[in-house]
Amino acid sequence: MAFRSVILGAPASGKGTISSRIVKAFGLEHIASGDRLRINIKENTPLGNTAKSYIEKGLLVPDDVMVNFISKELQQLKKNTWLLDGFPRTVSQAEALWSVQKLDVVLNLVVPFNIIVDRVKGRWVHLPSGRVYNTDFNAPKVPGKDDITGEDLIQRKDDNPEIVLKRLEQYENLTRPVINFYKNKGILKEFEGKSSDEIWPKVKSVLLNYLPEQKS
Ligand code: G5P
Ligand code: MG
Repeated sequence: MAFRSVILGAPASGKGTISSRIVKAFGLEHIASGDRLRINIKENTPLGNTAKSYIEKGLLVPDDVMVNFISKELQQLKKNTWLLDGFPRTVSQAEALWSVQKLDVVLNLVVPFNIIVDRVKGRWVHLPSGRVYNTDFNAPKVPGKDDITGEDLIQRKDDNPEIVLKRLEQYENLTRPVINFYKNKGILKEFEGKSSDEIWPKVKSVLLNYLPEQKS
């Protein structure tokens, strides 16, 4: 079976949170561009060194760099069922992806901006897995430690309030037009809500039209 999808949404709208529920329920491969870039930065790879200066300023990494990177990641996948999170982020990236791979569905999370800005303050992430926590929402069982591995959690450098505003501005100017790109293709599904718990059941019921639920 093949199923190709993308999850869109502003910074901190809950893409990572909803993606992990999708992976658990449906067993898709999840490729989060931001998580993969952060691992490259930590490992000091050439890609990481290029991406770092953009990410820390809240700017998007150039399209050619991202398109090359994600194309390679897609080629390495063993499954034909996947979910891209954080890519595409510009119309040019969306066009590049569409030219090599048509998608089945694009999920767009719509969360009010004032809620988003509050959320990033409490975010902690487990870098190797991309698991994400929040001191107000889903706190780790032991503060500062990943629930599964017990390894340290980190706070993202680009989660400081000034950089978050820059990221939201980049989203408005460069990423919002991607929503229309997919609306015009007729594959966009929008989910509005103030919390991930409110949004998740709606996402799940749409995905059940395409995929069988995994028994765990
Ligand atoms: P990222 O890593 O893709 P963003 O900005 O798109 O970064 P981000 O910040 O990762 O998105 P998210 O995944 O949408 O947010 O949200 P999340 O992590 O699940 O949730 C945010 C917080 O809220 C968490 O702490 C979570 O626990 C909490 N939370 C979730 N739901 C709720 C709720 O219901 N209630 C409450 N109270 N809390 C909740 O990209 C980073 C950078 O990489 C570069 C760019 O520089 C980008 O800025 N980059 C790219 N550049 C160019 N092109 C691309 N394609 C790029 N991809 C990445
Ligand atoms: Mg994320």
